[in-house]
Formats: sequence, C-alpha cells, structure tokens
Amino acid sequence: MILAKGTLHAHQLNLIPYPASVRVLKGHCTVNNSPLRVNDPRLAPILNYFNEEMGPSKEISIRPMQLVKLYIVLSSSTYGSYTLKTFREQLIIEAADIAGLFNGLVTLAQLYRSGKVINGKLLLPSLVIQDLPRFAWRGFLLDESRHFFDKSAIKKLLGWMAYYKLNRFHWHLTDAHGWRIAIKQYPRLTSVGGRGNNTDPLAGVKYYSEQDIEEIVSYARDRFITIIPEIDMPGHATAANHAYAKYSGGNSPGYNDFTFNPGKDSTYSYLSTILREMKSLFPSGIIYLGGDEVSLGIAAWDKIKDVAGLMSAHHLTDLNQVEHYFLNRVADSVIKFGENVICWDEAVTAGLPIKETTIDWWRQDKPESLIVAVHKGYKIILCPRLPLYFDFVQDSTYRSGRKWNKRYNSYLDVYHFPESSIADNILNTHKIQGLQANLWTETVVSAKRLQYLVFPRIAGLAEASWTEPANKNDRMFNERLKAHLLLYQSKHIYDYDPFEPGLHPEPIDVVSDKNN
Ligand code: TNX
Repeated sequence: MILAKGTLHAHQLNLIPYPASVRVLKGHCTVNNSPLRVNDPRLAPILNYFNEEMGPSKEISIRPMQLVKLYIVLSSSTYGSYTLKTFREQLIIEAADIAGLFNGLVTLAQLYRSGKVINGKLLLPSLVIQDLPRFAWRGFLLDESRHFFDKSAIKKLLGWMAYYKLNRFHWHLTDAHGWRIAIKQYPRLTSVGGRGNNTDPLAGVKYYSEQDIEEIVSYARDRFITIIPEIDMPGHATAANHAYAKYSGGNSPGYNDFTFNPGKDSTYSYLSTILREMKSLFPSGIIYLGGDEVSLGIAAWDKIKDVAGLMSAHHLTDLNQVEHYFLNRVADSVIKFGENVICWDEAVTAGLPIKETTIDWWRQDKPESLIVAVHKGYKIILCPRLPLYFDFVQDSTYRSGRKWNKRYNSYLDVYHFPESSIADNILNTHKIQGLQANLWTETVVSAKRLQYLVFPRIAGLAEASWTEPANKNDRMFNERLKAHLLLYQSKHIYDYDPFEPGLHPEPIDVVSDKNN
C-alpha cells in the first residue's frame, strides 16, 4: 500500500470482517507500537487483549505510551457498534457500550498491522470507521469429546475468535467418546467418563478441572466472548453412562448406552445437579441441552420398565413423546434456576417454551425444521452442515474429513452464507440471532489439523456473520485475506492456503470412512 496521497483504498487496510463504513481522509495518524493506555482508567482492562495481541514492537522506537481515548456515548445504537477515528496523533473510539469499545480496539489492532513503519513511527491513514455487527451471535463450536485439545489450544482459538469479532464459543464438552468437565458431585464422570477418545478407547483421562474452566471463562470474558457449555442429552451420553450405569437408557443395535434413562426420576435429579454446577461455572445465562440424534438410541427405551411406567403415567403414546417429555422436564428445571436453554433443531417440535429457548439449525437437508422454528417464534442460530461444518473438507483433494454427496465447504462457501442459501423472508423475521461454525473432531487429533480446518475459514465466518451483504465482495475479500495468510504464517499457524493449495499438505490424523 500506502499513504501516497489519495491512493489508499479502504480495502487495502486488510480489515476482516469488513466494517459497515470506512472513510479514508487526507493525512496521517502517527502512533507508536508500545502498549496503549486509556483516558479513563476504569476502561483499562479492555486494553489487555490489545496489548497482549500486539505486544511492544521491536521495529518501532518506544515513545511515551500512545493514548487511546475511549468514550461511552449515549445512543441507542446496536450492541457492539462503534466509531473509530484516527488523525494526527489521536486515536478515538466511541461506542454506546463497552463491547463496542472492544470491537473498535480490535479494528485498531488490525489497522496497526496494515500501517507502515517509517523512521521508527507507525503511520496510519487518517480515517473514520463507523461499524456495527450484522448478527449478534457470531459463534464457533469445538467438540472436545471426540478428541481433547487443551487449555492452551483453547486460548489460542479464543484469541483468534476475538481478532475476528466472533463472540460465542459453544463448548461441546460431553459426548459418546469422553466427558470433559469435572463435576464435584459426580467424580466418576471424569475419572471414568474422561477416559479414551474417538480413535483410542484406552487413551488417558482428559478433562477440564473447575480451575481450568474458571481460567478459560475469564480469558474469554476479557475478549468479550461468552462460553456456552453443552451437556448433550438424552443421546450422545455414552461416556456418562459408563461412569454411572444406573442412569443409562439401555442398548440398541450399534448404540449401547447411548441415551440417559428418561423413565427414572433419579435421572432428572442427577442431571439437574450437573446442570446447576454448570450454571455456577459459566456466567452465560444459557446452557446447551443437546437433543440431537436421539433416534439413534431410542429403540432401547422400548425394553425399559421405567419408560413403560412413565408412558402410562403421563399418557405418552410413543417414544418420540418420551423424548419430548425428557427435554421439557430438564429444560423446566434449568429455566427454574434462571437459565435459558438451547437445543439442536430436532427439539423444534418438543414444545419447549418459546421465550427461553434457542434452536440451532444444523440439518441443511431438513429445511422444514428451520421453517417450523421460525413459525413457532424461537430464536434461531444457523449452523447448517453445508457450509458451516468445519469437519467437512474445504478442497476436493482432501483425503480425510467429511463431504455431503460430494459437496464440501470452501472458505468462499462460508463467506457467502447466509444469503447464498437462506431465503430473505426467513432472514428478515429477526428470529435469526446469528451464525455458528461447528468443528466436530472425529477426524481431528492434532493441533495442526485443527488449525488446517479452521484457517482461513474462520475469516470467512467472521465476515459472513459481521458484514452486510452489500459490503461483501469476493475479489476484495481475497485481497484482504492474503494479508491475513501472511499473519497466520508469522504466528506459526498451519493453515490451508486457498491460493496455493499445495503449499501446506493436508495433515491426516484419521482416515475417514465418511468421505462420500
Ligand atoms: C452430527 S451436529 C452430529 C455430531 C457429529 C457431526 C459430524 C450434531 C448435532 N450431531 O455429533 O460429530 O454430525 O459431522
């Protein structure tokens, strides 16, 4: 780029997600790259992320610390919106709330990286950016049951999420292959349920302690990311059932101990104790109750006396009604202790309370499920397998990972969502809270493969969930993305390079049998 008068184009600032409006003015803003400080000391904590992310640079001489003026202004603007102004030696961010100030700081961090160092000073263009998010929920899911990563991998991921203004981390902590969160009242959940993973049933016990969770929750909070924990139920409960067999819902072909037993009162008090502990660890105000793929293990319920008893006591005529009864009873107890709930879209017909429930639509082959959610008036998150499952491959040459009838998810497919496949009349209902990409980890064991699946699709996700369609543009995005690929390289991220796919070969952890 840079700074020859009048030649700088706003896209050359390499901002991802692209802001609602960027006005480049004449002249420069001169800054140094030493830690920022703020005009209001009460706001100092929100600089932690910026100062950690940017660090003091060796390239730039250390002068008195750069002052950034942060103002909370009275206005009714969208949560998280901000105005950023740079001119002469002034950096000013105005927002109606603290999340907006943080978003402005993240944009400033990206601007720093597109500035030019001249004579030991960093020159930025003078500009005014006015920005607001398209969606409130800009999410990412990581499955830690199939394979466990660790605290440092999670922090790295949260750091990148913040850099891309993603603000919801859906933590899939329990499933068939491992229970990954310590619960005080039920220690066997981790000592037994934490053993093994999707590729090695004998792998050592792995889980997060209460202290680990506190540390990660506060790390996320400093980056304005809310963590939504998931305890998957009544299906995907195999690991828990190995620990406490008395709550198992029995065996069905290929799916032994897959569900909790919906017929016993004690199952509900067990789960409600667990969920209360979750509430005390996660200040999200919302707990994920799963509800997916119960049909895989439901046949087992036919053989259980307690279930037959429940059905006659509550006049339930089939197992689907039992599944709905289960979800309602657990949701009721969670809502009673003050939390909202979120479930996969199978739960859309379960009759869960509209006001307190959010539905995650993941089955792109079941558009009717999304339509029912809209008609019933649920809040909705869009995370369809196509294009938002990051365990799906992003290139036809991949040998591991999923496809769907030969279709897969390139970074541009992610970028063009949701207007590429969701009708305007659905998007305009205001029920759509936002988007989420899901990384299931059946084929992901190493941090290297995790990075390869996440980068650069996370950049596409950022712009898909933040930027209005009128400001989205493939060619410009590609140019900005090239600068981000250089950043990945300098941070030792093992990314997929869409411009030179051979550059980084696919790291294969598991040869997948689902590659259709
Ligand atoms: C479906 S998405 C699942 C997960 C798998 C994923 C693999 C969902 C609610 N259930 O349990 O890991 O497919 O792509």
